[in-house]
Amino acid sequence: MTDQKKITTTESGAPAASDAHSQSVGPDGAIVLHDHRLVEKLAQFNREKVPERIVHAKGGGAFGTFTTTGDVSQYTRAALFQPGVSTEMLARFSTVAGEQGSPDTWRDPRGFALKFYTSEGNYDLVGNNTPVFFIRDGIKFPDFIHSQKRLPGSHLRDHNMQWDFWTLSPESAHQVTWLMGDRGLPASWRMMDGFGSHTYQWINAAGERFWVKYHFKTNQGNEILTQADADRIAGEDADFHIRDLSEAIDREEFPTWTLSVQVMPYADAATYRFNPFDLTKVWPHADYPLIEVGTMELNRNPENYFAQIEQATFAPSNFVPGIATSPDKMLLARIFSYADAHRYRVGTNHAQLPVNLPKTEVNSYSKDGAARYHFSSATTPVYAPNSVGGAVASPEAAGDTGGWENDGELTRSAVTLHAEDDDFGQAGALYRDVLDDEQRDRMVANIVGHVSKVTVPELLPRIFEYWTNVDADLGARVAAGVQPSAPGSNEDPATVGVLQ
Ligand code: HDE
Repeated sequence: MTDQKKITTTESGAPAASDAHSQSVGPDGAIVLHDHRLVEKLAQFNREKVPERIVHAKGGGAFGTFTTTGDVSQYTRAALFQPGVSTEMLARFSTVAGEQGSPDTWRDPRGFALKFYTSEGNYDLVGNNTPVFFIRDGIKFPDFIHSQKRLPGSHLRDHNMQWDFWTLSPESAHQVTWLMGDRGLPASWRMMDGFGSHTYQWINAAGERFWVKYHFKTNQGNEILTQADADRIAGEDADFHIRDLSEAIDREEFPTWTLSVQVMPYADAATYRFNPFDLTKVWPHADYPLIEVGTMELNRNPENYFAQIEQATFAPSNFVPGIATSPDKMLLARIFSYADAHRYRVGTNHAQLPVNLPKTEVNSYSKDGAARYHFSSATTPVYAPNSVGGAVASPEAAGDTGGWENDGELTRSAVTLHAEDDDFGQAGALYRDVLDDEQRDRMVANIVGHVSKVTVPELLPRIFEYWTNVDADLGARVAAGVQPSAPGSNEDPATVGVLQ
């Protein structure tokens, strides 16, 4: 490496005369408009931001590898899930409601977005650290997010809005129970599980279809923050989780997760006791046990946060052969929304950016558009069909792109309830059967703390009823914690066991 110093240049590569002095008439005179260097620096500076993600704006991530160590080839033909195959990947973790710059340690689900650069194109699995979600129809998503963010007048976040929406949307109970428990405050992105959340379809080489749910179990152990610790850290270090992941990888402490799937035979879906496509429900593991698939390891920090994380575009629409969508209305809505968000937020050719570029050759017949970077040769046709050797679609290569029987009048209605479907049952099972006493105590304290910021008294009876529908004991403890004399709170708050 010569010891010649690098020379500052303009954006067009010409040597820059100064980074310290604007060009002026005499040393003390007016600056001149044709000082292109000054103008260019200020104009470029004004354009350094792209719109932040409307949700999941605050996040961080790293590159790594996924290696298939199990054998699930009987269920899927997807190349990345064949035994022994290793695939480069990118992961991005995030909070949901906070804007860029908000604390990593706010109570929230965590985004768990994965991009696999497979030999058959990019496969994006965009999940959360919880296996369910607040709603089961995407048409409610903008309203839900509005209720979790800021009041239109004061621009302040508002617990009244949050509880008004949640108590009027009982399908939210399972996810809110997860949210108010320990999973709402992971100690580190390395120490939390990830889920695909939705039911997806896998198709094997023989064209047989299966329904699957993804589970990424952290191998670092689940560790959590108490609300008090999270609040303290939020004030000390807004980037606590970004820093934790980055420094762990710098120390070569590469975090790993074990991917397992639950597999449901295609025909089971019709009669399963829960609607298997309802995103507010889990499939109890006793019904469909976990089958190990492989290991995800994050082992390389981004070189440039903006280029590789801010501009990374993850889309549930990015499937590869052997993996497809399911009738889950939320997943179907997301298949439109993410690619739409990317075109708006990063640009129509976002998929050409290095971080989003597949390892496979792209022959899509699309052309031009802002910031077009990659292009085909001059002799490559820009239309199909053509008789000049252009790419042709291949049903064989694409294989069965997934599907299911579907009939009936067009309608706007709730999904069909299966035998054990309701809005509170699985939330109650989580509270009673999965959590231990300490976790229940923390959950009660978290809910009481959150509800104590509600200032509209008429909301409280609905909130107490919401939690009583989840579990009578939980409802009574919440009521006693929030309003010791509240109806239904038949215990002295001192005995409620609410952690201070
Ligand atoms: Fe998202 N979501 N979402 N979401 N979501 C976005 O896409 C949306 C949902 C999730 O690190 C946006 O690129 C709709 C469920 C993650 O870049 C947007 C619905 C789950 C990320 C969007 C949902 C998620 C997003 C915003 C209801 C977990 C960050 C910017 C049908 C299973 C990905 C963007 C990253 C981001 C739409 C619900 C997880 C607006 C319409 C359910 C992890 O397109």
